[in-house]
Amino acid sequence: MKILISITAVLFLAGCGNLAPDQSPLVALSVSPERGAPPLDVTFSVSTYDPDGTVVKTEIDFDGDGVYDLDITGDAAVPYAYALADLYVVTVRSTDDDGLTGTAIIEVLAANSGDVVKTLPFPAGVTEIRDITYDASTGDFWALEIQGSTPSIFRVSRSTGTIREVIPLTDPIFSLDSLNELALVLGNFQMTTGALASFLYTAGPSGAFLGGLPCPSTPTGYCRGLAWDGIYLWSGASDSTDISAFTFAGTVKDVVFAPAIVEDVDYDGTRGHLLVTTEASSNLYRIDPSTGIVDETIAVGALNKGTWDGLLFWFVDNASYQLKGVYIN
Ligand SMILES: [Ca+2]
Ligand SMILES: [Ca+2]
Ligand SMILES: [Ca+2]
Repeated sequence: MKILISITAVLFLAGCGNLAPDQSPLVALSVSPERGAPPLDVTFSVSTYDPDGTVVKTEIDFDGDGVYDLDITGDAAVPYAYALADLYVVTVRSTDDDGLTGTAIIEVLAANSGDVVKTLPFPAGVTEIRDITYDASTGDFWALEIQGSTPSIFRVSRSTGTIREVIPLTDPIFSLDSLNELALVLGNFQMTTGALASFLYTAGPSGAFLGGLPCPSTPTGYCRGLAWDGIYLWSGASDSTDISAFTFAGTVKDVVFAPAIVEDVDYDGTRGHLLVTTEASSNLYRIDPSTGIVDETIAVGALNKGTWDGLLFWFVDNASYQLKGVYIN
C-alpha cells in the first residue's frame, strides 16, 4: 500500500525557543484498494497531527476537481465509491489553529482492463506523432515527430501534455528515411527507419547521429516496434510475425512470435513481459518473452504506436490528436 505523507512544516532546532515559526499540520493518507474495476469501493485512512497546536479542520477532495467534498472529524477511515472508470487524484488537506495547511495526495484507479482512463491533447502545432516512449527518470514521455522533412524528438509532460524540451534531429541522415519507432536506451534515442533502409539509428541526447545498424529482426523487411528490456532490444518484423531480441551488434538472441504482424512492441519491466500491438487487430497482447506464450489479450480498440509507463499503456491516436492511456490489469 502506498502511503504519502506531506511535511510542509519548517522545523527549527530545539533551543530556539519561541523564535520557532508556526508549524503546519502533517497529513498521512493511504487507500485500499488502490485500483480495481468500477464500481470501486475504497476506504481512505486519514491521520493528521499538528506539532505545535491542534488540527481544526480536515477535508477531502475525492475526484481531483479542486473542490473539497467532505469534512472529516479527527483521524478517520473514510469509505467512498467510484462509479466511473478514471484515474482519480485524491487530496486531503488539514488546517490547524493558526490557519496553516498540510496536504497529502494519492491516486485511485477505477478501471477495467482495456479502459482508456486518461487522454492528453497533442501539444499545439503537432499533427503527427510517430511513437512515444516513457522516461522513468523524469516521468515524462519522449515523442518522435516529423513536420515535413524535419524530424525532432520532444519531451512532453505526462500530466498535461505540454512540451518541456525539443531536440531537433538536424543531421541530414535523419531526413533521408522515415523515422518510425522510438526507444530510450541508456540515455540515447534509438529509432527505426521506414521501408527504405530498414536500419536502426541512434541519436545522442543532443540529437546528434551516433550510428546505425541493419534491422536484425528481418533480413528482407524492416523493423516494426522497438523496446528495450535492459539487456536487449526487441523488435518485430514487417514480413513475418517474429519479435526478435538482439544486441547492439545486431546479434539475435531470441525470437518469439506475435499473433500477427507487429505494429509496436514495448516492455513491461514490472512483469517482465512484452506488450505488443499488431496491424491486424485492435488488441494489446501481453507476451511472456521466456515462453513466447500470449498471457493476456486486451481488447482496446484502435491502437497505434505506444509505450508502457508502469500503470498505463499509452498509445498515439493521430486521428484525434491525442495520447491515450489504457489501463491493463
Ligand atoms: Ca501548527
Ligand atoms: Ca471534489
Ligand atoms: Ca513504441
